[in-house]
Amino acid sequence: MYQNQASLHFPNGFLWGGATAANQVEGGWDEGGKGMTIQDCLPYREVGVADFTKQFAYSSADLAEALAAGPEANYPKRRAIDFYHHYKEDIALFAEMGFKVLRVSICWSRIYTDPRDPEPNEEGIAFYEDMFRECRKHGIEPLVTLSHYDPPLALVTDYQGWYSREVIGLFVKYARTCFERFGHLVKYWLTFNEVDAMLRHAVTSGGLIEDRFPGKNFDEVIYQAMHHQMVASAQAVKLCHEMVPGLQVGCMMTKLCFYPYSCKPEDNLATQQRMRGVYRYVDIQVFGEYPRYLWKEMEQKGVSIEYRPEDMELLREGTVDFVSFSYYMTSCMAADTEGLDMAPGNTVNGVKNPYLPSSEWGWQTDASGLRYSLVELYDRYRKPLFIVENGLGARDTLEEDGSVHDPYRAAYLEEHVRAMSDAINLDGVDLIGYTWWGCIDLVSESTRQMSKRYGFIYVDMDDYGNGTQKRYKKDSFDYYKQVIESNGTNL
Ligand code: BGP
Repeated sequence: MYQNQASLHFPNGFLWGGATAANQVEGGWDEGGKGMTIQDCLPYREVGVADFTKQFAYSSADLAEALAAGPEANYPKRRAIDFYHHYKEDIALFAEMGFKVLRVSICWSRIYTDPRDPEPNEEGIAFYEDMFRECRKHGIEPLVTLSHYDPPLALVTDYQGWYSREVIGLFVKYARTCFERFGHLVKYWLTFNEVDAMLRHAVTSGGLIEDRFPGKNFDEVIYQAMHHQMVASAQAVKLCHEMVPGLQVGCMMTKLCFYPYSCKPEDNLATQQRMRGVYRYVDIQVFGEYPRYLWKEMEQKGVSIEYRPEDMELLREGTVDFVSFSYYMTSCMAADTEGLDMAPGNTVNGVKNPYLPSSEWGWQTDASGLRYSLVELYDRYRKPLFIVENGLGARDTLEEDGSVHDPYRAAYLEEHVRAMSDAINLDGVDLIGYTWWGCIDLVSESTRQMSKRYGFIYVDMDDYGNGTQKRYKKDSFDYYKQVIESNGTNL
């Protein structure tokens, strides 16, 4: 358990809250004029802890099979926890915990049924407008991600995902509509969730299916698609600033953190190299240009990307206002991993750290690593930081009396809050907020299961679509309430 070294203290107005994403909570996959997204077509697979990457191995045949299957075939994402119909009840529960901020994502396919449509879908707009108003009614500031792992299906079937340059224009049109219609209700925006993720799961981040690029180097496809996302993101940031001065747009990265496995110089060098891989695209979004090491990386892989001179101008003009990130765990790097135990952690493997406890899914809990990461990020970027994902996935038991005892979740929260406080008070980090991932149980991204639960609120749904969808407060609900009420000082 991390013990804070300075007294606990958080700035006034610190944004405490929770985070979700449309594809993991909404359901209502064919309601309200919504078009299909790739998430509506991902099959549920039972895979072992060490095999999560298999979830993301996705072929055209898988897609065809998913499209041919009946509407309930892809239960987890298509129905999720039905936030689409329960949002008022859920937001009231978040308000009861004292949330100052709620991170949600907008599903592009609700705003444009088909991304090529000239006009937006008013029913989709009305849904989000009402949800944001509901947040505001309770004094909750919405924090909105424009794209969280759910590219519209048409981008995959009728384009080549983000590899197609035309997608930039489609995304910017969508972003413009969001700023225009929600700019008065939403102050904080994020462009792409975990912007570095396309290199790990190309289909959900980039709409890229490898077999649709016969004869092409798939690495090159990914770097090209990343370039298009960078340009689209910069254009959206610039547009937002022009359209509604005062709004804040951030980038969002997976804050992976690797320690050298030993003090061997080779392990240190390997760690440094690995960490550059974590920062490469955020460097563009913050500094407005490709870092030299990214050009070198592409050169070494024998790939080259196409770009226009005006792209580079846009990257300079569309830099972000703050840096947000997800943080769950740390692991180690070694130059030679032979004979070492590995930690599967999400879709990113690392060498197991013998000093850290692991969750059932191999994620190694490390609150010190959060403080370490905050310092690293602040020293590198000198921008306000926002933790927009942090949390513990665990199996919970719903007792007969409707209670859920989850001391492990409160303990995880407690030590991460202690570490954040030290980063602010001792290390001088400018941290503006914290949103706990999956503040209400939702469908897990890597397992596509309900049974890996993050919430302070339990939702009665299982991995196969059975359950009442009833919401229950877990013990951690009251704990988080107490944390927020005391502005992080009563832990
Ligand atoms: C992040 C994603 C989220 C979320 C979280 C937890 O990478 O941005 O969408 O799912 O990880 O991961 P999981 O659901 O796999 O436990």
